[in-house]
Amino acid sequence: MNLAISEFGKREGKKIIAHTISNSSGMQITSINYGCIITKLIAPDRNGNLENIVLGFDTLEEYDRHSPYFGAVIGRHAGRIAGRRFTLDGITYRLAKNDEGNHLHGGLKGFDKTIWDVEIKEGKDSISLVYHFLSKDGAEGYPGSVDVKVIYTLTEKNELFFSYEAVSDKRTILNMTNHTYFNLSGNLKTTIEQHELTLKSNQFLTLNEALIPTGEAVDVEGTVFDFRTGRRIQDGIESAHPQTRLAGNGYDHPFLLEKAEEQILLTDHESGRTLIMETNQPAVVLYTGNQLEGNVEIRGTKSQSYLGLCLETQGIPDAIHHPQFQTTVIEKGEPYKSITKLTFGTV
Ligand code: G6D
Repeated sequence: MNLAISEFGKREGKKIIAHTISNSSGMQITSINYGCIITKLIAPDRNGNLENIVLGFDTLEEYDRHSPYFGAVIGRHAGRIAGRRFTLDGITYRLAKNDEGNHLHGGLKGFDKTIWDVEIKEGKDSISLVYHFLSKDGAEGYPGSVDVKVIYTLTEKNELFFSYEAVSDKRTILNMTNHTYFNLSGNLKTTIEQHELTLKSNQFLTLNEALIPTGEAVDVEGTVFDFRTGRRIQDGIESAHPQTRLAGNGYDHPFLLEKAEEQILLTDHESGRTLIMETNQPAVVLYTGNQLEGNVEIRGTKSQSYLGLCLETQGIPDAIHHPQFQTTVIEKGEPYKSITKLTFGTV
């Protein structure tokens, strides 16, 4: 294992630091302590070619101007909160408005736009980056002072762990995720339309016009939402299904995950790269980059829809308004622990 440290610009008068961890097979992750953003992820294809497999930039300015959460940690609450408000124990909290009349991905200054302290932990066959932040009571309108850790760990076995640990001094809601856009073709050679996804999920949540869960969980059987035996992303892009049309000709939906091993498998048959994800979270939001801007260059590649896809393992978006779903409420002093294991391989 190897670690390199460099400066990635300045923000609020502070140096933003990039850490690059690499292992002996050449796999490499670079992340910065602004938004815990994963700016680059290098993985081998079936022939051993080491290429970048995520959407990212090389300057903070590009993130400010063009990034729809590329690579960032999301919090306090991933997804949209309807009406940017919720009621907890009889008190109604009004959250920052940043998505029409709603609250999206933690608000105007969510975890993705936060400067985190960072420490390094070296294991026998792994290196971890431990990011830390204390989100104060009332931040973006949320109750409770929440002490948060985001831990990225890369191992010699091409495993990457996303772990989130938090504790609040008041009852509140919390739902963290990572918003990396994957493109396994390598260096953005193609879009993700031909990527094949397998999901151990029997139900997805339908969305309303504001892309907020309606509260309805629908069986995937017989629809382009059935990824149980593998499906090309293109199917949903080309589908006339009202829900894929609503999402902008693609997916932007939460899927309820079975408790199983290898719940998520993404494969690019052209390069042979695979990504397996396993999580303790009840859902994953599949977002296929339907709204990626066209007039941006991403490391020399012209951005376009479907240039990357997100697999945001998390709790249920807007669960606070849907008691039939697993809650995202955490109790005072109750430890919150989310962990997702990503294993990169080839076929
Ligand atoms: C769009 O609806 C989608 C979200 O799911 C995504 O996270 C965001 O773009 C970047 O708003």
